[in-house]
Amino acid sequence: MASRFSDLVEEVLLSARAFRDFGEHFFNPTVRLGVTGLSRAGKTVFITALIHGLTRGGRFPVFEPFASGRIARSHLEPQPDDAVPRFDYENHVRALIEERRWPNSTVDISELRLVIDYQRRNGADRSLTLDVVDYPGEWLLDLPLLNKSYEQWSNESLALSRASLRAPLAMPWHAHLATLNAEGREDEQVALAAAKLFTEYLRACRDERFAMSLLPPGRFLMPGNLAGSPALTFAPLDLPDGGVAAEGSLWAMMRRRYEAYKDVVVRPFFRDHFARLDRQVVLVDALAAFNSGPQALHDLEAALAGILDCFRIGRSTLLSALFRPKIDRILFAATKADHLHHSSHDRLEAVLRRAVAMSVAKAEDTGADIDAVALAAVRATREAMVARGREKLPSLLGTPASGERAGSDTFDGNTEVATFPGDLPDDPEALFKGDAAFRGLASASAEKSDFRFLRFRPLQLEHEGPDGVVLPHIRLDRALQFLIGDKLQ
Ligand SMILES: Nc1nc2c(ncn2[C@@H]2O[C@H](COP(=O)(O)OP(=O)(O)OP(=O)(O)O)[C@@H](O)[C@H]2O)c(=O)[nH]1
Ligand SMILES: [Mg+2]
Repeated sequence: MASRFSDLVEEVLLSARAFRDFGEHFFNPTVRLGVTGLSRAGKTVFITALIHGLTRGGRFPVFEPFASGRIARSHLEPQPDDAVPRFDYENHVRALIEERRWPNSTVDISELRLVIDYQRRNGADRSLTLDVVDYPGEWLLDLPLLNKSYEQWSNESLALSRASLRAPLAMPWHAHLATLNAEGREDEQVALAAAKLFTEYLRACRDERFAMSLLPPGRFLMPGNLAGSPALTFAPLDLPDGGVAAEGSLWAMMRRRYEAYKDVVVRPFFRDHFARLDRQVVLVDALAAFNSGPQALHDLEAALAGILDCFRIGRSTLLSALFRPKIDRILFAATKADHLHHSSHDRLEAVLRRAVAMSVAKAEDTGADIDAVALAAVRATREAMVARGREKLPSLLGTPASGERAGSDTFDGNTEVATFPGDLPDDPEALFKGDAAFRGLASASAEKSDFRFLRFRPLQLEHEGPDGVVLPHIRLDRALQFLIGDKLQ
């Protein structure tokens, strides 16, 4: 790829910042931990639980420095980046513990700095600064656009939208597309209509019934302050083979705006955030894909491959080896494991491993250690054996959120119920055997689907000891051990 002027500028900016970061790091070891995942994957809850556990004495037996008592204390400090919103930790904790509700959805990047005072294994006292950065996975999935021309992206998006489950959702947009001539004159109204219909198609794919993951450009679904700007007013076109984008044509206009999107959205994200991360956790709502059906699971698999590609692209796009992204550990975490009985936690982990396996096999050059875990950052259920007829079945007790439904019942948000969530198969491969592997909402009614996970409210927690409540979790400590355990030796 020919290096463009903007790439060179990028390189200089990155270099300057890398030196600054290095200087800081020298006196004060810092780990920048990126926490990402598609919307509703569980990023906010994960970070809140992690900070709460570290600062307020969580139960983390598998997080060795913590369990062995080498961590003396952890406290919050002002973050280093003045232009990034602070992660609203205190409000999220209040929501979870006092109001027993999940934190509100967050659409922007945010960050929080935690300082951990610990004792090295050799007895010396040290501090580790942990900068936790919460950013939407949709932004990450945009990175491959950096290496794609408008024509490539347009063809790929169109091919994807013609796949079986997506095609019905894309009908209104396809109908409009069929009336367009890419080589005809540029026209603002046409671009606006195309972008609107294309965005509606992307939004429909994200619906709970379909739960698709692979939907770039990410900012179309979360435009923020760019809503309505030309950089977000473009769409794929059905391009003629061997044609050219003549000046003044609709094609040229779309291509220009696609490039603008890369300039104002993708490159700044890469430079200001992604390139500075040391460690990365990618949260995955696999249960939403099980709810929906096999196609959503395949789509998730493709999105995970796309995410791993981003780490690879990060390494290959920048010119100098010195300043390229330095992420050396990536953890894929299936969230909300508390919706399954503990006998299925290992199986959920196996499904996630299977979903990333193909991409990992190709990914030796990400230069990172990769692991997978099934966890619940804040567990909202308890387990019990509940009699059903003569049998006793392993069940989950929890309070379904107000408005959740099961059969003809609608829950009021205050009643605890026992549910039998169903088990995941022993062999994860069974779930990946084509479009009929299991039934989900995309093809069957809620009663007929194989998995149906209710949303539960956070549990009522009792105060324990001087630090107040302890948030219950599943395997959050394993995640911590992998992500920062080695930095606290
Ligand atoms: N039972 C259970 N539900 C969870 C857990 N973590 C997240 N959830 C559910 O998932 C929803 C989304 O969690 P968030 O942490 O807000 O997800 P997010 O990735 O920050 O979402 P956006 O901010 O919208 O991108 C919550 O409202 C809960 O319903 C968990 O550990 N257990
Ligand atoms: Mg959030």
